[in-house]
Amino acid sequence: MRGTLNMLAASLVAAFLCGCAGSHAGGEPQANLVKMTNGLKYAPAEITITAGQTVHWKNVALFGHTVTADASLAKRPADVALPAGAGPFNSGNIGLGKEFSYTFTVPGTYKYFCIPHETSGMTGTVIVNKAP
Ligand SMILES: [Cu+2]
Repeated sequence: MRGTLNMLAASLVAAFLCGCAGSHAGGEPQANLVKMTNGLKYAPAEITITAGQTVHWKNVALFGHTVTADASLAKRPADVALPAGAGPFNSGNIGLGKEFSYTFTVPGTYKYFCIPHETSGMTGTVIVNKAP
């Protein structure tokens, strides 16, 4: 009887920990978070922010990814778009579990890609609205 209760308690604790470790480990969910996945995707592929805000990319895959908005590094230059007045940027390789952050100051539409996975369709978009 006592063993059964202990088992039940253990499974409840496990379920709680499992649920908690999902979207909001460490409290609040992180704002403007894009995950880079094993499926060679940015999730979400498109994110909308306000000028002055920072986007955080987190690599949740088992291999490296990049966040690259530099047409000179693209196999298909059309995979990159930058608003007039915005400079190119490139995270370099982001390892397992690592993050990259970039603060967008110029409003407009940014298209970016992952250097190793560009031709697999790993591309994303950041839409930056003017600050009110
Ligand atoms: Cu990638």
